[in-house]
Amino acid sequence: MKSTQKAVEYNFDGLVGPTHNYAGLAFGNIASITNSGIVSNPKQAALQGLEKMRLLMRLGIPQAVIPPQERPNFNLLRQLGFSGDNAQLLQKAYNYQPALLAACYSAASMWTANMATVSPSCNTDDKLVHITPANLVTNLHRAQEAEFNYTLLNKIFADKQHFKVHQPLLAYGDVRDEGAANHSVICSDYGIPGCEVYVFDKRGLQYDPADPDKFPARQTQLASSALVRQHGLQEINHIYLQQNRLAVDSGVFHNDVIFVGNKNVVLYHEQAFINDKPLLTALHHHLGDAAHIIKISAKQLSLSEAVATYFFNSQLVSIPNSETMALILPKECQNSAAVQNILDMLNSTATPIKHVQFVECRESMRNGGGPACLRLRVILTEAEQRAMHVGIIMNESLLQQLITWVNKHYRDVLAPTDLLDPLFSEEIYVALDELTKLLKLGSIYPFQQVK
Ligand code: SUG
Repeated sequence: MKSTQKAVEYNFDGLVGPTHNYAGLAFGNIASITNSGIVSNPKQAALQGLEKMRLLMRLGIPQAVIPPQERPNFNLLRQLGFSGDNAQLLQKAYNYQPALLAACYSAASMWTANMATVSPSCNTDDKLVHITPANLVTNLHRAQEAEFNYTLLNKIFADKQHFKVHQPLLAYGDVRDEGAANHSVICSDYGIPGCEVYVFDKRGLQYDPADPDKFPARQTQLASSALVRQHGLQEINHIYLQQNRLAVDSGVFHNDVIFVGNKNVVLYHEQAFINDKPLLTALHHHLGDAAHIIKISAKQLSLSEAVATYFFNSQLVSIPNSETMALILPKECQNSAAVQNILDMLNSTATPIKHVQFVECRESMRNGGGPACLRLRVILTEAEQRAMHVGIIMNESLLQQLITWVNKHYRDVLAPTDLLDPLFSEEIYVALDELTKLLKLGSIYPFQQVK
């Protein structure tokens, strides 16, 4: 058994892929539906993501980068019974339904908050970091991420003395899992055992009036509890919370659209959960008077404005060597008087949140992905940091190389019909091949296996 060691929290940001587009694929995600069919700018999207990583890195926050997945996913089309050469596959998918073509091009893996659920080693029975890639079964364009995420996470966290990477949960609708977007870690400090918060929006296998009824549920309690069991969490180290149907049906398709927590601070909306008592009990039990519970009322910020601004989809991060935290908000929040009032309130309240920064991530926001969606949080001890794949750890030099790489390979404009161009995939393969070298990942993509 390993003893308690000093730990830090890494943000693993998804690098936006060259096929970033707006296809209206995520019913229940209002931005995705509203912006369906508009022209995207993959280059700007990727550069905005890299600027966010730069900001975090310069604040001293440990930062890593997750490469995009191989798209278009020709294999998905073959699995669906389509055949022919690449050009024919694309045309046939389009003829079947343009949305299917867009799905096989989806760059949604950028939202790494949905990549996996990660339990820090201090909380688990065997003192390994437990990682379960999300199955993302609710939507086809996301479900195709699970297999590669499993491969990639095994590559990054290969050392079995420190990490246990599980298979994604069964790909059944009753076991829907969307990863860390529905998970949060409460603790007095990274590396100190605490309480993991597992949030779901569908409790049972049968119909329940508490289920969302306008929009689909994305996380079941069966999935959340399976994660708790396989990660080896004791009773004291986890709680479950059920999302309020009203929130989900207002466009809160993941809990990170209505809740953010870090160490001893939680910031959430009063209509986020059916019952927040387990959260309050856990906070008091683990943190006592040190807990900061910031509960925003519907009067301060309506559910619809919370969804429109993505205020709660901010990153709440600890500034190293200080007791303070920074709230990294999407720029869209600057246009909201209600958010400004909340920030003024925070400023005059004794909480660790002492810094506020706005970031531009409009290309991602238009698909319903704010700052918090773009990152997976991983708490790691010093030994665990040394044991993971270090080629993806961000530094000034890698950042510069990635910016140059994006500028060289990405398109400024991508319209829905551009997806029919078979030469686009060749362009992408050249780019991704170069990327695996920059990140020292070896030949991880399926196209690199076919020689
Ligand atoms: O799954 N959007 C993503 C956004 C994910 C946000 N992640 C978190 N909240 N953690 C989704 O709904 C839109 C794709 C499109 O319509 O083209 C999309 O998949």
